[in-house]
Amino acid sequence: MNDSSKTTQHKSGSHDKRGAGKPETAGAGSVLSTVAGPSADQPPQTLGADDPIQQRLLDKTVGGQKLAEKIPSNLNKPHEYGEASRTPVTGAIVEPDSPAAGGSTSTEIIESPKTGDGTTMPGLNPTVSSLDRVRVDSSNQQLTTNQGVPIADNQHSLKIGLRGPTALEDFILREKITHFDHERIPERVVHARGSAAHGYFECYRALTEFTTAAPFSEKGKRTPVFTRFSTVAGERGSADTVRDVRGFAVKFYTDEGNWDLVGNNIPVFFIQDAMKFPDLVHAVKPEPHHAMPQASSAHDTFWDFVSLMPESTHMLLWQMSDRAIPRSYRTMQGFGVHTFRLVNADGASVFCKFHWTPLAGTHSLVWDEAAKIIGADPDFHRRDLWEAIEAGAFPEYELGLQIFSEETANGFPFDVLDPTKLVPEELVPVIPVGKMVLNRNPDNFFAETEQVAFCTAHVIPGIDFTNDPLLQGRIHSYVDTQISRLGGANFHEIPINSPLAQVHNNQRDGMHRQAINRGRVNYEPNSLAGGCPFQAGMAGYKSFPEPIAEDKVRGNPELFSDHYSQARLFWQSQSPDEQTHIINAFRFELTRVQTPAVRARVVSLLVNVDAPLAKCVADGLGIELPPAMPLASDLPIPSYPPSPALSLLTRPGVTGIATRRVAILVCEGVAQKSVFAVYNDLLQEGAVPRLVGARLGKIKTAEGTTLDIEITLEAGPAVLYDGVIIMQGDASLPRSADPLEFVRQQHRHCKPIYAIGGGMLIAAAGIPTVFADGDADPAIIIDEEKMQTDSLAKFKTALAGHRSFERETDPSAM
Ligand code: HDE
Repeated sequence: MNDSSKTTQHKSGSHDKRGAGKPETAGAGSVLSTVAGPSADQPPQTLGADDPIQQRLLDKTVGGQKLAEKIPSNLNKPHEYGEASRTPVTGAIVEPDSPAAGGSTSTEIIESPKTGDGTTMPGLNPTVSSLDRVRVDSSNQQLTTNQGVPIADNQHSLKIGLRGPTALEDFILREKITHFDHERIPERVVHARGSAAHGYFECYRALTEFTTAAPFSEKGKRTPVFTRFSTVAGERGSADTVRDVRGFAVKFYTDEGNWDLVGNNIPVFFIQDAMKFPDLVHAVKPEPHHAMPQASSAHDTFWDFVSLMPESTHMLLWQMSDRAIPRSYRTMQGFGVHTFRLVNADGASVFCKFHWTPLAGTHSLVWDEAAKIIGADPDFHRRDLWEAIEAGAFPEYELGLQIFSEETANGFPFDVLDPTKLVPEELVPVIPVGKMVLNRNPDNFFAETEQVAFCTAHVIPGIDFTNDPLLQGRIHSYVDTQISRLGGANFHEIPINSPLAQVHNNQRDGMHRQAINRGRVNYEPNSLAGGCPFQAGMAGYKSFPEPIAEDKVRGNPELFSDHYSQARLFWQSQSPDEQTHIINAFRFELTRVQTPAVRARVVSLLVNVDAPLAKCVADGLGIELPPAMPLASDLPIPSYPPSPALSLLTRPGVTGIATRRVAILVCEGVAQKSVFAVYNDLLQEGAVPRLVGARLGKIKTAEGTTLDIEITLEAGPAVLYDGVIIMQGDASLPRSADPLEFVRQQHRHCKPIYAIGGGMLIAAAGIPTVFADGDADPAIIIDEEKMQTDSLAKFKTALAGHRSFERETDPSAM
C-alpha cells in the first residue's frame, strides 16, 4: 500500500512537467506502477522527471523487456529428450544492455554505510570467500549488545533500587541470557567427538587421464582443505583414546566446488547396507535403559548385534587391533572405504579407492596405556594435534589411489561394491598422487570444527559414486542430519562450509539465510534475468551414465555372503605382537559382556576366521571352543596370501623422533650439563622434551646451579610420553612411588628408557634389562656415569621405532 501511494505521488509530480500525451512518455505511468502495462512495443524514453532514480527505473524496466525479447523461446527444450539428453547443453543466455536490468530495485544505487555504494559485483556471490570476511577482533573495542549498542555496565542487571527486583525492560541482561540459553547445538549423532585443522592438498602430478577432478588437474596445484578427525561412539565430551574407529574427513575447497572425502582410519566397515546403520549405531552407543557405557563397544548390545551380523567380522578384527587405539591423529591412515569412480573429460570411468598415509608413520598406543590416558588427559589426541601444528610440525599425509577398471574388478574374488572388503595392495598397488599438509589450527572451535558439515554427496566433476549400498545411503544421510544439527537448509552458508567456488542458484530463503540475492528472478528457465544463472551443460557435473537393466529388489549380491576370507587375510597379515593385541582386545571386550551366549557367539564367528585365534579368545574367557558359526552360503571361500601392508609395523614413517614427547626425570643433584645436552639434542631433532620432577620449582644441580622443573610426576604421568630419560642425581628419585610407577609404566607400555648416572631407579622398579631368552632389551639403555653419545643415539633409534613389543608378556610382568 505504501509503495503504491509513493508511486502515485511521483506520477502526479512528473505529470505536470511533461504534459500529457507526448509520444516519448507513452507508457511511463505503467513503468512507475508495479502492475500491468500498455501493449505499446516502444517503451517510453523518459518518465518525465530529471531524476536518476526514475532513469534507473526506466533502464531496469526497458532492460528487462529487452532481455525477454531476446529469448523468444526455450531453445534447450529439444535437447532434453532421448539420446540428445545424454549431452546436456549449456543454458542459453543473453547479456543485458544495462546492469539495472537484473536489479531488484531502482534505488539500489542509493548509498549508505549500511547498504554500501550500491555497486553490485556482477556475477559474484561474496558470501563465499576466505574466512577473513567473518573474522572478528575486539582489540580496543567497547562491549556492545548484538545490536551494536555500547554497554555501560556488564556487571549488574537493572534493578528497581539496589535491593529491589530486576526490571523486565533490562534488554541487555535479557539478550545476554537468551543468547547463552541457546549456545548449544545438537552434537553429531555419530562422530561427535573430534578435532580439526586447516591445510592444503598438493598434487604430485596431473591425473587428467583418469579424472577431471580439480585438485588433480595439474602438478603442484594446491587446494585448501579442512580436515576433521573423530571417534565414532562417544559423546562430544568423551575421551580421545577409547578403542574405536576414527573418522578422517577431508573437505577440499576446490575451484569447482567443495568435495568431501568422508572416510575412516579403517578401510572396511561393519555392515554392507545403509539399512543396518541405525541398528549398528544403536547397538554400540550407550545402552538405552541406563545410558552406559560411554564411548565403548565393550558391552552386550554391541556384541549381540555384530555377532548376528557375520559380515562385520572383518571390521571387528580391525577394531580389536591397534588401529583402534592410535597414538595420534597424525599417526593413523585414512581410507575412503567405498569404491568410488573417477571420470575423465571423455566421460570414461575407472574405479578408485582412496588411501591417506601419514608421513609420521602408523603408530598406536597399547591398551593399558590408552585406558590410563583417558584419566591422565582425556584430550590427548586433540592436544597432540593442536600442539604439533602450533609448533610448526605440520602433520602430513600422502594420498594414494588404487585405480582399476570395472573389468579388473569383475575378476576379483570379492565384490568391490561390498564395503566389508578391501582391495589388497598386492592386487592393485596404491599410487601416491599428492600430499595433504595440515598447517593451521582453527581460530574458533565452535565456528569451524563444530559447525563444519561434511557430506558424501559433496562431489565435484570427475568424482562419482558406485552402487555400494552403504555409500548410497550415506549420500542421503549427511545433508539430512545437518539440517537439524545446524538449524536449517542454509548450513552451506556457514563460513566454514561455504565453498570458495561461486554459488549461484535459485534456492532461496530458509532459516538464517545470509545471501541477499539481487533481482526478481528465482527460477529457471527465465528470460527476465537473461536466462541466468544458466545450466552449465557439459562443463557442469555429469553423473556417469552407468547402464543398469535389473529388477527392483531388496537383497545382496551373492559374493557379499563371504564374511570371513578377508578377516583371515587381515589376521594372517599381522605380526605376532599385533595378533596378541587382537586376542587380548577380544578378551577384554567380551569379558565386559555379561551374557555368556553372546560371548560364545562371537567366538563361534572367530572359529571361521582362524581356529587358534578363536581358541585363545575362548581360553581367555574361560569357555569351551564353540563350533564354527554356520556359513551364509556354500560359495567357495577365496584365500589370499598375507598382505604386509595391513600391518601397522610396515609403515614406520619418515619423520623420526619429531614431535615425540620425552620425559626427562630430574631430581636434586643432577648434572646440569648432561640435562641440557640431552634436552637440546632432542629439541634439535624436533622432539618435545620436558623436565619432569616431584614438584614445580627449582632444584639444585651437581654444578651448584638451579634447574626449573617444567611439569610434575602427578600432572604429567608416564602414559603421556613416548620415552623417558632418567637423570640420576643424589638418588632421591627411587624413594617415592611416583617415579617408580613412572618407569614401570614406561616399561610396561614398551617405551624406550634411558638412564644416565646409573640404573638405580630401573633396578628399584624391578625392571628386567634382558628378555627371558637372555638377550638385552635394546630399548633400555644405561650409562653408569656420564651420558655417552652413542647411548643417546640408541635411545633415539628406539624412540623413532616407537615400541619394543618383544618386552610384552601376558599377563604383564610389571
Ligand atoms: Fe558416517 N555419518 N554414516 N560413516 N561419518 C556421520 O554426519 C552415516 C559411515 C563418517 O567429522 C553423520 O555430520 C550413515 C562410513 C565420518 O563431521 C551422519 C552411514 C564411514 C563422520 C552419518 C554412515 C563414515 C561421519 C553424523 C551408513 C567411513 C564425521 C554427523 C550408511 C567411510 C564427519 C554428520 C565429521 C558422520 C551417517 C557410515 C564416516 C549421521 C547413514 C562407512 C568420518 O550423517
